[in-house]
Amino acid sequence: MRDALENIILPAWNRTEFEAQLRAKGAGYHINHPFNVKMNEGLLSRAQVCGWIANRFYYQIKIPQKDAAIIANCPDRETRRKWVQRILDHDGWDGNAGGIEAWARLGMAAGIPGDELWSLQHVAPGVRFAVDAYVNFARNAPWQEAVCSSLTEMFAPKIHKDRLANWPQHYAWIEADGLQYFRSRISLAERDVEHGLQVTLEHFVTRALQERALEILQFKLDVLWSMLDAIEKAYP
Ligand code: AHQ
Repeated sequence: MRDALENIILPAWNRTEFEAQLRAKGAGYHINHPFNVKMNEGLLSRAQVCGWIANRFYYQIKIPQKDAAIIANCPDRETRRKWVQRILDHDGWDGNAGGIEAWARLGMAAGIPGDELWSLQHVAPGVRFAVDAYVNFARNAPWQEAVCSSLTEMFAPKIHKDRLANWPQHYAWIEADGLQYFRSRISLAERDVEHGLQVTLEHFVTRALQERALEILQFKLDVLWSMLDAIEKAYP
């Protein structure tokens, strides 16, 4: 019976349904992680917020290397021309300090000196492991699969808007200009997702490939979720 079922070729979802299947994975997004729920409710201690900032810094500084790995694997000039903007968004360029600097500003706003943040001394093993798994996936997977893995950002605007809405009230000890990173990411995430989704919908065109895309997205959701697991354990 099982063999017979495996031999049935299921039809591919149309683009609308495939996108709906991708978006349905949002239920597993780290916005629903207990640590993030406590963050939004103002229940985190200063140590927990600072621990989160210092650990997420490792994710932020690795994103450009992840995106450079995708570019290195991608033979398509049009895709590279768009994707390179993501590296600049984080590393900055003359005239724009970039997202990594903005995250360091968030650290300073929370009382974490730049050299302490950059020392990575606070990065928990589980965070380093999860982030490195993401970078290595991008290095070794077909570039379209690495593009698909970035689609957790479909759910990112809400999580940034939550922080902008809740932190001034719950974490008033953090200087307001530290929140600029979250403000900047809302439009950048929306722009990134538009391109990432186009690549994904165009590449994953059989049902088997579409199921693979859902597996890839689940892998990246697990990267983000396990980062919060490690941070939650390191800062009880
Ligand atoms: O600040 C974030 C960011 O720059 C990125 C890049 C993107 C990717 O390429 O995987 N994902 C991502 C995310 C950022 N912030 C996270 C957050 O919770 O603040 C969300 C995360 C994502 O949803 O993948």
